[in-house]
Amino acid sequence: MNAPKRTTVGIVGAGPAGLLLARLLHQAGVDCVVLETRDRPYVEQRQRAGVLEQSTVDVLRASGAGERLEREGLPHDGIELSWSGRRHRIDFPKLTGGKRVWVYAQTEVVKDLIKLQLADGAPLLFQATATGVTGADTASPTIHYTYEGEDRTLTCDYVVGCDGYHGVARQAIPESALTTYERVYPFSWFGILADVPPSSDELIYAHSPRGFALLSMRSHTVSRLYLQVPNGTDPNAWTDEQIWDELDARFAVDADWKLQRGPITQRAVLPLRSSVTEPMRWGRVLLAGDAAHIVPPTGAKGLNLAAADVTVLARAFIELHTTGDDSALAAYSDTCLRRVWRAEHFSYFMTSTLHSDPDQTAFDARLQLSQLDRIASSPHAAAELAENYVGVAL
Ligand code: FAS
Ligand code: PHB
Repeated sequence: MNAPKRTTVGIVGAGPAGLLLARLLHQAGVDCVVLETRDRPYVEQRQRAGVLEQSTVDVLRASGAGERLEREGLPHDGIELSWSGRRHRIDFPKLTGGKRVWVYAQTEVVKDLIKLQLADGAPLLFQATATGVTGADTASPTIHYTYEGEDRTLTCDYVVGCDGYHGVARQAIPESALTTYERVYPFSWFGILADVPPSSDELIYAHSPRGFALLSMRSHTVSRLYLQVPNGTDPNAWTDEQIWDELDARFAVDADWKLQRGPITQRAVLPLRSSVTEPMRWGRVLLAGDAAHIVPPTGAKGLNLAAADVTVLARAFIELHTTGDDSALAAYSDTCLRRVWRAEHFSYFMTSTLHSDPDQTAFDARLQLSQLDRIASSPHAAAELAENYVGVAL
């Protein structure tokens, strides 16, 4: 593909944030280019999120990427919490006035958006690595990148860093202008994909003295499960049988229920972190998605926050493009950070309530059980969890 030298909005990163932003801008006639350091198969196979809020589904539909989601996505009306041998279901529609979530993997969202963009979209360059962004405080910030073995530049009106936690766009903003708020957790998630039908129709979030476990799914025939492990755990140090035995122990329930086993086809360990970088804009460089904020996946917020950021940002660019009014663009960071901090708190709440921190005391563990009992006994406490899980309208 020929390498453009000039565009209105230069986007670094073809994850959900960059791809959805490019789609929304292209639909509105705003010129943009997406630069992605990895190749297409890598980006499409990278196992990550699995739960979409209704607002994320709605914007994907509006972007033209909803057709397969409608066909293959699984609408979910609840989740189950599991602890001390009991289960309690959180009924989303009953507690939130009819809202639900969808199970549709981030890999599929990315595939759908890439297919759309390559067929009829803005330039999307794979294996194009941004090495830096200069001129953030000028009218024409420039992305420096390598592509097909050559050093190149892309001069833009605006640059949007959709390049994740380790991206380069954030570095274009002076350290003195940024504040990063961070919490690193003393545990990680060991995630597996298994060729076995999910043992539950809905997700199960399990608290256990041995550590947290989550039962999720990718389809009616593929399960996605996670278990809390110490940081630095080697995913290849466990046999399949050891993984299933540990999951069995953590999902143990005083009822006739059995976790079905099957061949594990993928395994990875991911560290957990909460992080917010403020502001999400400096000059003509803006940050969206994981480039600006990270949440522990316990609240299923990461992908949904990225979609929410770029929905706000696309509207702001379209307003500037059609009316010349840049007020929405000026308000972008503040508009997004309210939702970001709400999601950060909820993700922290779910993580600290359900995980066994290696340094926690017996007192802390009893507080967790008290919180879970409260959610099971109070529709108000349950509604607070349900509203946050399906997505708070701010
Ligand atoms: P992404 O990280 O998805 O995309 C950034 C893109 O930028 C990548 O494709 C990267 O290759 C590219 N890039 C980086 N540097 C570049 C450069 N210099 N030049 C060009 N391109 C560059 N969320 C959940 O809700 N549930 C989960 O279970 C879950 N699991 C996760 C597991 C892992 C290992 C990680 C890292 C995240 C997980 N998340 C999960 C969160 C995840 O879903 C993110 O929230 C989501 O990917 C955010 O999307 P983006 O902001 O687009 O960032
Ligand atoms: C997933 O299916 O990958 C998933 C679901 C819910 C979470 C985290 C991950 O909270």
